[in-house]
Amino acid sequence: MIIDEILKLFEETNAQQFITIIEKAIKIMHQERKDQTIREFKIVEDLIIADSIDLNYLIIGDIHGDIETLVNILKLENVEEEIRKGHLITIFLGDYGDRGEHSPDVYYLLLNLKLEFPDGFIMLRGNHEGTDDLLAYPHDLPLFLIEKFGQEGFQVYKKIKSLFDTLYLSFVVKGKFIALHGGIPVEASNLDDIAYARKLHPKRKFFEEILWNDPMDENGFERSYRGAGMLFGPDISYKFLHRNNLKCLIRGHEAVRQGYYITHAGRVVTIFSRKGPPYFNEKAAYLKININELENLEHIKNFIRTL
Ligand SMILES: [Mn+2]
Repeated sequence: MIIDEILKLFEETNAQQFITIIEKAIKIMHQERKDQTIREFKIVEDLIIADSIDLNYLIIGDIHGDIETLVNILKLENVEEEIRKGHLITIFLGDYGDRGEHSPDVYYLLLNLKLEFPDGFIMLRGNHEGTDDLLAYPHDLPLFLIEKFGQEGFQVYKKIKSLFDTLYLSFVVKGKFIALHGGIPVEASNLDDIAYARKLHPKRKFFEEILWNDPMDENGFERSYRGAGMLFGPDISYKFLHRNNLKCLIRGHEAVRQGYYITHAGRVVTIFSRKGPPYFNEKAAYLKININELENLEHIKNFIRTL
């Protein structure tokens, strides 16, 4: 199994070999952006748009260095074989590193998988992959890299940072769902506001809000307790989803106790896919969606899996 091979290689890898892997992954994503396609999906700047065709989506939320849970999910879902058959796409919602000592392992595994199956893995950007003016703390990824590689770890870190800008912001399946890390920007009205958010940063707040926002129960919006982003109410979710003919938002970002949390009358699904300290969630959750079976909001519950 390729996952085990990659993990074994990681034990022996040196900084320069790691940097080469990152460079190759960046090159693949640059090419995708140049071609404006990945598989049969269309790429518009930082947004990937898929038609609603018969496909399975494995959607994984925040990992934060928890390599064990990540590997468990990938093996449980037989990802390697399913991707080889062309029936499965795996989408990550961001927050790969920080707060877990195996953050370097997570990057090494995911980037190698991207090299092996370029069409099978899509990495979105989380607030822990932010720009210099919007970095989340604690940002201990560089420390874990230095621990493994010594001072050369800093070169690896610099290369990983250059990868952040090639990560996509969002994935949409027409008529079905939008996936992104944090939330819907309170002033966003159409998908172009998502696609071009990075380009408009910092003039507009869309980029910050996609990465940092959280849902709240009351209508309207307010400044987030996190120090960046906003809290957005059910009226904002409804308006954006309705206007763009989407059923629901799938996002990560919050360490919810059961690993998942559904709010805004079923329209917002939070998944958190890691376990263990420093978080207190009892379970990790992820989604395995068969797109043909997602016809109404009620169905989304059927696709949640926990471990
Ligand atoms: Mn986050």
